[in-house]
Amino acid sequence: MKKLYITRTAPNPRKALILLASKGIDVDDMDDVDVIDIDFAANEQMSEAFTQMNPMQTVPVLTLDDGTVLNDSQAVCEYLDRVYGERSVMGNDVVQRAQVCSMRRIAEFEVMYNLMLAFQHSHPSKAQRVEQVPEFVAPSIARAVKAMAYFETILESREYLVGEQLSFADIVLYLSLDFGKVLKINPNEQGENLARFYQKMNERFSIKNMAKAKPASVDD
Ligand SMILES: N[C@@H](CCC(=O)N[C@@H](CS)C(=O)NCC(=O)O)C(=O)O
Repeated sequence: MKKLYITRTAPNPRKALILLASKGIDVDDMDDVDVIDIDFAANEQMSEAFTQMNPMQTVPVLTLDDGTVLNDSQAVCEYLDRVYGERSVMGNDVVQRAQVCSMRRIAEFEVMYNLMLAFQHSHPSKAQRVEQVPEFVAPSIARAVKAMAYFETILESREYLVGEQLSFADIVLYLSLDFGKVLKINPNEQGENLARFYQKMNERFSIKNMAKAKPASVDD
């Protein structure tokens, strides 16, 4: 049995959950995947058993039947995309795949990563994980907000970032905007195109609209 270790409120594991949901797959209904919820409040990602499996102490992690450990969200999502569902969300042809890759990386590195830096350098729960430098917070948020303007332009008279269908780039942009809320960056105030995009994605993929957590332990 494959095992997918996730925290349902955190952006990187949510990529996997939303990718599956966009293909009509409920992660809790998969015959060959056990879902294991990792509780950040209890620091389960730091436990000995989890650290042995993923020394980076992060989620998501997907373990395969042969013991292969995929410990990065992009790797997990590439795997899930190819193995499950009909249509790839990574793009329908060579050019689209490259475009999805480009949009996804800009959303990830410019928006999500900068917001995560701001969070890690300001939130008390992350003091154990990083040496916090409060001066990083404001410039990181400013950089993320500046990149949002780029996507506001891209989404002018378009529903999705690439082509006519939802892609993984949309999922990453949505999660980046959604994560901004913890830093009081309102996704509905970054331009009307982004607000429309956010609301539409949020109706489908908000935490409250996704499947409920199942209690489980890292050791099973
Ligand atoms: N490069 C990794 C980063 C994963 C990551 O940072 N995950 C966060 C949740 S969004 C995490 O597990 N944090 C653990 C912690 O803060 O202790 C990936 O994309 O999988």
